[in-house]
Amino acid sequence: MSPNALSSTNLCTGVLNENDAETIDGGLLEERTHLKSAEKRQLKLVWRNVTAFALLHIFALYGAWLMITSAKFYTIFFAYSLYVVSMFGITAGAHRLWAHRTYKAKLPLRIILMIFNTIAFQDCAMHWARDHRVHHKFSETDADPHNATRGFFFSHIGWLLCRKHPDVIAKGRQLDISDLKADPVLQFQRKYYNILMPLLCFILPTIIPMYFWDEYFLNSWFVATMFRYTFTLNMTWLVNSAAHAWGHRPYDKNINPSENTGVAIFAFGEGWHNYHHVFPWDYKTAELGNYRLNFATAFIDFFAKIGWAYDLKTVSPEIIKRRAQRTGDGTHNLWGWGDKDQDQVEIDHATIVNKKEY
Ligand code: ST9
Ligand code: ZN
Ligand code: ZN
Repeated sequence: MSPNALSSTNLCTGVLNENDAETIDGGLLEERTHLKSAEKRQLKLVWRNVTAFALLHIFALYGAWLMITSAKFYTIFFAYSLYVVSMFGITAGAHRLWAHRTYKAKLPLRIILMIFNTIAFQDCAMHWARDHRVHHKFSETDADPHNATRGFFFSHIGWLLCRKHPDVIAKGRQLDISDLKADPVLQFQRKYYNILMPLLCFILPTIIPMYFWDEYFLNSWFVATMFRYTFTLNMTWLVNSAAHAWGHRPYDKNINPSENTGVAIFAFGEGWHNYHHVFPWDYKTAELGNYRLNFATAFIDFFAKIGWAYDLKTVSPEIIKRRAQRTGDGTHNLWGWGDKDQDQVEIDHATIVNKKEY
């Protein structure tokens, strides 16, 4: 059974891969998305997580203070580097490789991505990819783990503070994840996660600055570990919250995921979320967006050059155009002020402040 096996049920609201699509331009035949808010339900809080995330954010704030007042430059640079590799572990690894199979990777690259992914500590990639497949296939229903119709807070962090809706588990169990289970690198990560994760996300990032450049323990722990980890988490969560709320919808105006440049910058190219929900099998997760706004694409292209990444899938301009014309909100390809397709009425009525007098 392939991950698209549920495409015939009328509950699914999104496609997972190219075979899932029922229309020539990558959509479902009938409109199955519904933007209405989720029905209210009693959330069962998990107090262990509430406490842990509250403490984490308090520690991260103290870390931010230490970063500007007392940490060494090397420690800040080290924290930034860990953020970068964590993001590659999530974007190029858990997301584009494992959840969506947008490209294939040889063993050495899979091992690198697994290590980077473990530094990010967003739970093992097998479970991350499983939840993410459910997110796409049943987007913005109760089966979506971070159902954005429950509000910004829920889709950002709230979903990690309470028990999952039974639909998440029920629908998730029906999805095929045999490819994930068969990957020995993911098996290894899952089996040793309780050793690897604390070591790579917390212990080594704290010890390395102390050992190599004599950083104080407090700076090391609060800046390189607590602040870096919390910042990385929040940047990832913004894809679920902000990029499911704000931005244009050039490819499908009937869904909430949107093109959010701010998120794309911090999430290494994962903010082009309207495109991504319409064409989730594209390794670039975007139509436009250069390497500056899509580091993860640059990362995959680099490994494609040396042969470790291959079978990179992308959508043809013709199909994209067709879909944008059929279901988009009319903002397709508008890169900014002065674009040749910009609406004249929009230009005429734009407010320009501090206008230069000639
Ligand atoms: C974290 C994850 O932060 C962040 C993910 C973000 C996703 C972003 C997506 C955006 C995409 C874009 C790319 C990213 C770009 C990044 C750029 C960045 C700059 N199907 O889970 P349990 C089973 S993690 C099938 O305990 P509860 C499960 O196997 C942070 N089955 O549910 C288990 O069965 P068994 C660190 C499923 O009890 C049973 O159900 N981690 C599914 O409701 C119970 O599972 C944490 O803080 C499924 N989908 O608890 C931990 N799901 O027993 C957070 C579950 O047989 N998590 N099952 O094995 C938890 O504590 C808990 O999961 C819970 C729910 C409290 C939230
Ligand atoms: Zn999404
Ligand atoms: Zn995705």
